[in-house]
Order: sequence, then C-alpha cells, then structure tokens
Amino acid sequence: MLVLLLATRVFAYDFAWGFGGSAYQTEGAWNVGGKEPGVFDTWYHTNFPNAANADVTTDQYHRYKDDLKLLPTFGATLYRFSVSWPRVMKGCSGEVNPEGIAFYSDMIDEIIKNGAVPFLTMYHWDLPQACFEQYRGWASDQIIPDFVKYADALFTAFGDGRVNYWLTINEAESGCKFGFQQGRLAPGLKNDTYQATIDCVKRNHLIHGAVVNLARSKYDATRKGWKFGFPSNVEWNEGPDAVSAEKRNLAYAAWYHDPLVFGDFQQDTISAFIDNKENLDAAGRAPPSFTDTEKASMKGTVDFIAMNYYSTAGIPVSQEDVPSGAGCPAYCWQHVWGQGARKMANWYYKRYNMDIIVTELGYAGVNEADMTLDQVVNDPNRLKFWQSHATALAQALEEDQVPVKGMLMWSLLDNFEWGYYDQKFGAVHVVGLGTSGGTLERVVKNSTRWLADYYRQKKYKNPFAVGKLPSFDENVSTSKPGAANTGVATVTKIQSVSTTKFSSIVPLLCMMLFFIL
Ligand code: GBH
Repeated sequence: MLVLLLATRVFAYDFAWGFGGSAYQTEGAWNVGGKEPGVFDTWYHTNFPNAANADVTTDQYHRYKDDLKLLPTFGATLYRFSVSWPRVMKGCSGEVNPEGIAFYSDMIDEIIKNGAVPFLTMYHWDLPQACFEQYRGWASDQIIPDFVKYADALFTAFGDGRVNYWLTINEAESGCKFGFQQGRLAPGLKNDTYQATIDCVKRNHLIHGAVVNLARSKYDATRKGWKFGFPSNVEWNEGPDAVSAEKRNLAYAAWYHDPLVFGDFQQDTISAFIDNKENLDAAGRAPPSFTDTEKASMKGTVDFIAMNYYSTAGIPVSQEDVPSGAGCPAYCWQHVWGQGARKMANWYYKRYNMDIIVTELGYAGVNEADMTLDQVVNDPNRLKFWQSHATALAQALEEDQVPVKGMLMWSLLDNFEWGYYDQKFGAVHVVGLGTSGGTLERVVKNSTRWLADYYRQKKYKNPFAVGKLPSFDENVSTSKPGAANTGVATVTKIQSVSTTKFSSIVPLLCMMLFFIL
C-alpha cells in the first residue's frame, strides 16, 4: 500500500497547460503588413460603423513579444493562436503575403523561446473578404480547394519542426451557424433553414480530412509526429433524465467527431439527431450521407479530441458553481459547473478512446467592465471557477484515468468577444480595452496566479515537445529529396493510453526493488 502511494507520488501524470487566443479577437492591426480585409473587418466597417470592432483590440500584433514573456512566469507551456487567413494570403487563395508569414514565423519562434509548444489554429472564423465576394465563402464548395491551398502555405512556412500541433477549424458549427445561416456574425448570410449550417459543417469536415491527407502525403506528417485536432464546442448535458441528456450529448459532440474518427455518423448519433429533431436538414432528414470516398478521406484524421468546453446545460441554477458574465439573464449561455468538464472528458474518452486536449476553457466575470482595477484583479468568482474546473480536470485525469493531456485556458488576454468588450475571458486584464486612448497595459488577475500555483504543485509531467527551434534530425535518412521540409525537430509524442497504463506498473516495480535492496 505504502509502495503504491509512493509510486503515484513519484511518477506523475502526463499533463501540460497554457493559454489560447485567436487572430481577429486579439491582433488588431487590421490593415497593417499587407493584411487584406477579412469578413469581420468589412462587416463592422460597412454594416456597423458605430459598433465596437477589433481594429485595435489588444494590439497583440505589436505586443506579442511582451505577452509571450508571461508564459514562463506562470509555468505555462502550451500556447494556442490562430493565423489570420487574410493576413497571409493575397486575395482569397492567391500568392502568400511574405510579411504576414514573417509575422507568424517570428511569433512562433518567440513562443518556443519562452518554453511553450505552439498550437496553430488555421481558421478561427476570419475568412478573407475576397473569398466571400468571389463565391460566398462557406456557402460554396469552392472553399474546399482554397482552404487546402492556404493550409499548404502554412505547412510550408511553419511545418519545419516548429509547429507540430495543428487545429484546422475552430468550432465548425458556431462559425457556420452565426455567419452563414443566422446572419448574426460576419459575413451575415441569412438562411431560414438549418440546411445552410448542415452544408457548411459538412464542408468543414471535408476540409479537415483533405488538409490532414495533404499533410500526410506531401509533408510526411505521421513520421514527423504532427498531431491534428478539430476544436469543437460542446456543453455537457445533465438531465432532466439520463436518456434525453445522452441524446443531447450525442447530438452535440458526436456531430463533430464521429466523421473524423469513424468516417461517418454512427447509428446512435443519427437516432439522437432524429429523436431530438437536431441537426436535421431542410427535409427533416439526418445529415448528410457521405460518399464512400468522402468517408475514407475523413476517417482517422484526428489524433486527439480537441474539446472547447464552457458550460453545462440542465443543472439547476442553485447548483452552478458561480454566476458568469456570459450567463443569465444577459447572455444566458454559460452555466458554470466544473464537474461538467470532468463528465464531458469521460464521455469523450469512452466514445473515442483517444487523448483529450481541452482547447478552450474559460470564464467571463460578471460586470467586469464596470469594476475598478482592484476588483478585476482580485476576482473571487473567477477564482472559484478555476478551482472547480482545475479540480474537476485533475479528477478526470487522476481518479477516472482519462487521458486529458492538456488544457488551454481561454484566453491569455481579455479581448474582443465577437461584438462586445464586456465579456472578459482573460487571464490577464487589458487596461482600457475597447476604449479610445486605453493604455492596453497588461495586469495579471489573481485567479491566474492561483492556477499557476495549483499546477506547479501538481508536478505533472509535460507530454508535449517543448522549446524545439528547427534543428536537423540526423537520424532521419528517409526524407524525400525535394521535400518541403529539412529541419525536423524530434517530437515527444503524446503518450498513448496503453503506454500510460503500462508505465504505471514500472514505478511500482522500481519501488519494490528499492525496498528489497
Ligand atoms: C468560443 O466559443 C470561441 O471559440 C471563442 O472565440 C470565444 O471567445 C469563446 O468561445 C468565448 O465565448 O449567443 O446564446 O447563442 C464558445 C462557444 C458558442 C459560446 C456560441 C457562445 C453563443 C451563445 N460559443 N455561444 S448565444
């Protein structure tokens, strides 16, 4: 017993954490460095000239070097950012813009220099306006080859050993529904039926498959240890009864991952769609039947489950951990319950048997916009959020043995929340954000210091490759002549589940040996 206890202390679980953000929400510099307009630039400038926009936002474009220096102060070793497609491509899918590529290239180097692993999101909703003007963007199949061409440019530029973790498309359903069906966000296409969202999400799935296949065939992604994820927005559904809750979980979560894991929707997913009347097309049918070629192109194209989690549905308000600034009555979408994150991770692992990386998890403080600096920084509600969620994820990892390998807190900085500056998800406050003349000075919130201490004390073992600037791997003699990449850094793979289980025996044996001697 004592031996077991010691063994679990000495040999830590695999886990690392860090922060996320996205280009439009944080960069600003909307027309700097050869960047062309994205749909959000045009949407706000043309349709809502008096509303808040992200022309400046946190100005991270000019401040990323200082921002990234925060990571080691927290002991954070993962950093997620998105590339702005209109910053790196001319037109919709023309030539690359070398200045845009240089910007991200330098940012990636800075991430690595600060001891963190870059997670590159290819698409976080900021479509080039040119793609919209040419063929209405996600409303047309033409987006597929154009996206693949864009992804190809990213692999060529950053796939030299520096970037090994690729998130293709952020929250397919949110991007499709808001921008291309409900018309609430840019580019504001409206469509009465859900069919537009269904068609758009299908294009997201097909693109993900095509991009991963390109990486594998042209860039030898498997040998290089590249890992691909498809960050999906899920909320855990709890109640009112187990059957309907499970159907809701299936209808939400399996919609994203079934095709990319199995090649198609599974029968229980389709039944959940039909019983819940969810994700049905204009004719009331479950979405979409893929051709055999399409199924083959998607199957097995995610290497881990990328889980964006914020909220649990179906719990009484009295059971919520803390009120949220994105909660009722104003916004009503975030119901805070840490155990929901644990249950969601368990659900994913049971269904797909894959590693899980929480690619977003975060909290918007209540009325933070109206608080004094002192109130914002000493944020007891946010502290409670992180206490309950960090604990819940640790329980998933340690008690439930679910391989939650990483967590990316949303977000490093307070930023532009798709229309507002009053929902602040940042680990770090940005002074005067969204106001003219704001200094944009960064001030760390106390809850973030608590989280950093929590993980320091955990002494988890980082399973990700840290801090590898490109270096030539002499052991690799198989690289094809003329292949795009020569600099290949050694990649520590996310340990497979079976390895994790096996490795828990090894310490036990060592300890027994130690005691015998
Ligand atoms: C994430 O989506 C986004 O990836 C990220 O950009 C964003 O900053 C972050 O959330 C925080 O919101 O208006 O009631 O219909 C999270 C999932 C799905 C949450 C859509 C907000 C809108 C609910 N989002 N939801 S509602």
